[in-house]
Amino acid sequence: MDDSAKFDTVKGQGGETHQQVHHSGPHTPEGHLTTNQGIRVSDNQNSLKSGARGPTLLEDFVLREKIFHFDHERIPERIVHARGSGAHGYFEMTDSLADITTADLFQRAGERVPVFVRFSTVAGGAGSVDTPRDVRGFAVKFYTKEGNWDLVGNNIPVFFIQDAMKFPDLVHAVKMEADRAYPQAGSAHDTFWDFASLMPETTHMLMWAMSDRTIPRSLRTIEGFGVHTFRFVSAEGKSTFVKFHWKPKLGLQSTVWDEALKLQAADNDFHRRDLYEAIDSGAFPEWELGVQLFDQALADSLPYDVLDATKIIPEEVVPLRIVGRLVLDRNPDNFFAEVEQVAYCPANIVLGIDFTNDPLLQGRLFSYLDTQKSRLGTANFHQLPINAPKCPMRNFQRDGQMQMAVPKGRANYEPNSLGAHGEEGGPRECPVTGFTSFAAGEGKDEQGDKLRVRAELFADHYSQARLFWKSQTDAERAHIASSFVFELSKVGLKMVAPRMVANLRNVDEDLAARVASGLGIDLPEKAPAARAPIDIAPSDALSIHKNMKATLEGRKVGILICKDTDAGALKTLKADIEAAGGTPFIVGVQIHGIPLSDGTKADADGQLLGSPSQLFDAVFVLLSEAGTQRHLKEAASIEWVMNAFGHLKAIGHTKESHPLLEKAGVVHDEGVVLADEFIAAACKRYYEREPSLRTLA
Ligand code: HDD
Repeated sequence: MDDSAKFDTVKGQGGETHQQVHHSGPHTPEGHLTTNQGIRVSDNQNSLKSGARGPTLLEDFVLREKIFHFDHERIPERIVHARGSGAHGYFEMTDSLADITTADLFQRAGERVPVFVRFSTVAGGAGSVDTPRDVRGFAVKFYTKEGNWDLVGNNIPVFFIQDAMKFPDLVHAVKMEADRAYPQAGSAHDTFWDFASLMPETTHMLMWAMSDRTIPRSLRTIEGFGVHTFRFVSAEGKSTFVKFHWKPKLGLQSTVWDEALKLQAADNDFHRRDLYEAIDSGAFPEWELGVQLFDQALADSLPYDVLDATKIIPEEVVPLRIVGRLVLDRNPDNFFAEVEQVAYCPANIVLGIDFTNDPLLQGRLFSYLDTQKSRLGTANFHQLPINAPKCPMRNFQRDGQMQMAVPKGRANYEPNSLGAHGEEGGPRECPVTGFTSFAAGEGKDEQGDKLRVRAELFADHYSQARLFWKSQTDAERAHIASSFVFELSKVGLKMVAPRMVANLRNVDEDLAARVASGLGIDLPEKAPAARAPIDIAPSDALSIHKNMKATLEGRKVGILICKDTDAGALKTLKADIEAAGGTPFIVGVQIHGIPLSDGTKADADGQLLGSPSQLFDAVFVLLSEAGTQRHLKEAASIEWVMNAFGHLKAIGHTKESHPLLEKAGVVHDEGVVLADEFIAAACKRYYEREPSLRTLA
């Protein structure tokens, strides 16, 4: 019997009708539906009425409870990072840091710590699309044996602002505009660029935001960064500065802008689905954890401030030490209970890790705890299974809304002498193993008078933006300049674009000229710089293109087939893609029973209209001669091929499919190949194709 429920209408004794349902589910007492009070429910289809056509009765507690609970299902979404996807997994230490930190999770190579990770976009609401141009959140909760540590980072190593005081302004400016409530999930609008152009400290992050980092192909192909400088503290009490980096095993990969735009139409849940399906199929996403370790003397020698979240330390200056790996191997059982209710707090740290005086970090230490009370409605949110530590937790905090714990005894204060009277006196502090804060900042100006100021080097807003620009390939530079043009072209306030370009002249004259020319405006005068920018040697780590992997692993290949597609060729192609670690996805005009050349039938994985080529990393046009003739009259097929070409993907094809490629405007290059060369070609994108396809700034 299948699982579906079948409805019947039956006559009651008085001639009235009842909608009845026949279930195939279990009929054991454990399988019975109950109310929240445990009362067994006899009828889940009909409310209680006085007469078949009479009024529904207020006494129907089954109906009232069901509707009451439904009415309160939603909770406030996150003020930022509302749209997100999460997964369970583990962190495995591979290289012990025992000499540098006492943090328990960094002691023993080979040991695993459970984690829950949530990825997110920043600006859009919980129901917004996955692929706008936006920063991605990368938040990791480590359930260590000595308490929870939350590393709440992004896929960009710097931030827009330097001081938490400006965070509400930044977020108000980037989210949908206050009066009109649009645009949703995007920065290409007046208020964001008005704010950004007035705040030169945003310039470095803007360079990253306008790069393809903000239009990733997959959450599995992004880096993650802790952003701030943190401290490790050793058993001897020695402090070492640390910056955290996540490096994806699959390498970096982004989409191109036109593809990201089209993905918004093709699949709102593109990244969520990709993450879920990868984990579900056993292709577990993986990252390496790298740390940059340095001391105060090195910090003092740098021409930028390590307490400034708008600055990086290039890997060439402080190399990464890879110390562990993060593997996501389990999808959530319930999205709301886990992904929606997970409450990250940068203030959650463990012994052996400590904060620095970064003024952005310091503000975050307040904000996250505070926001969780507003979202989850109670100070007891830490008791939710997804938030609770997996190590012992006991103290004298009591009561509050939704208290789940049932503490025993009289001792809810300390000191107490109740233990002495044969009662349980409760836990006690431990000066030896308890958390102690690192005594004080040793750096210049880290203590002194109360002042509302910023440190001297924070005033350098352009040097690292320039470093970023210089570290990019030509193709990446064209994308960055073009993104500035795209976004500023959406801005109606006339003073904003010239003001932004005036700032960019401090980054690079060529960039500024290209953006001005793309916008069709005169080059404005250079904005005065609060501190003259300096030149820093380029860093390969900042480029996506220098950190991509030529691989089919974790990638999806769309195969367009037709009625008499060559069955043998289809079989071989699928096997070759799978052998290379990729996923074949068959696309057809109809989805079921497509007759192949040898008389067998194939099912497609997706129908052509719902499976445009932007969903795939590479495509293969596996059409027969007759099939090609039919597809020449199919607009969706022509677009399928045209967009694959425009999105710089490899296109495999049969000789017979050639007329379709011609009609789609495909020009033969290294990425347009027959079957024998396809697997090698499909492992990469063809950025060199782009200048012949679209106008780039
Ligand atoms: Fe934040 C959420 C990352 C600065 C205040 N932030 C949030 C999330 C991430 C980040 C990944 C989503 C967590 C999740 O998945 O639930 N935020 C960052 C990074 C920052 C940063 C990398 C700079 C380095 N944030 C920042 C500042 C403030 C906040 C300066 C406030 C002073 N952030 C919040 C918040 C959120 C949040 C309002 C919204 C929902 C939540 O915390 O749980 O408290």
